[in-house]
Amino acid sequence: MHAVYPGSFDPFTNGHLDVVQRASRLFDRVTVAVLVNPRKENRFLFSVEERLAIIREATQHLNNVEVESFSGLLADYMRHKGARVIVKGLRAVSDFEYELQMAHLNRQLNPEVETLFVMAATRWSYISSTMVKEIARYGGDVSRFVPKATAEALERKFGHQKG
Ligand code: COD
Repeated sequence: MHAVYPGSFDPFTNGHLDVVQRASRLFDRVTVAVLVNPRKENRFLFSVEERLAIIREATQHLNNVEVESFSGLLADYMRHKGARVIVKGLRAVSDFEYELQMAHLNRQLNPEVETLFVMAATRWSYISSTMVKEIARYGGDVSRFVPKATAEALERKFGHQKG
C-alpha cells in the first residue's frame, strides 16, 4: 500500500525522520510530500528545493521512500498519486484538534483517503521545526535534534551570524 506523509518540513527534524522510518516499515511505498504554497513562500526559511534536497539526503537509506513537492489540495494530490493513506505525526493534544479537522475535511474532499496518526517517539515529542529554527538562529547546537543534512543547511543559513 502507498502512503503519503505531507508537511512543510521547514526544516526536516528527527521527529519527522522517525515518522518516515516507521511509515516505511508499515507501507510498501511512502511519499514524503513537501507543500508548495507560492503565496506563503516568504514565510519559510528554506526554499522548496532546499527542503527537498535535505529530506532526500536524510532518507536516502530508506529504499521505499521518495520525496517530492505538491501544491493545491492534499486530497487532489492523493488522487493524482493513487495513494489511499495520509500519515501524520501527533506530538501532543495541541496537535490533535487541528489534525482532526484536517482528517475530516480530507475525507470529505476525497472519501477514498484514510488518515493514519503515528504517535511521536517520546524522545522527539518536544521537537518542532519552529524551535529548531529559533535555536539555530541564536547560534545554539541543534545537531541532536535534526538529521545531519538539516544541521548543515542551518549552519549555511545562520553560521555567519554566530560569534
Ligand atoms: N514528532 C512526530 N511528528 C512530528 C513532529 C515530531 N517531533 N514534528 C512534526 N510532526 C508531524 C506533524 O504533526 C505533521 O503531521 C507532520 O509531521 C509535518 O509537520 P510540519 O509542521 O512540517 O507540516 P504542517 O503541519 O505545516 O503540514 C501541513 C500540511 C502541508 C499537511 C497541510 O497544510 C496541507 O495538507 N496542506 C495542503 C492544502 C490542503 O489540502 N488544505 C486543506 C486541508 S483539509
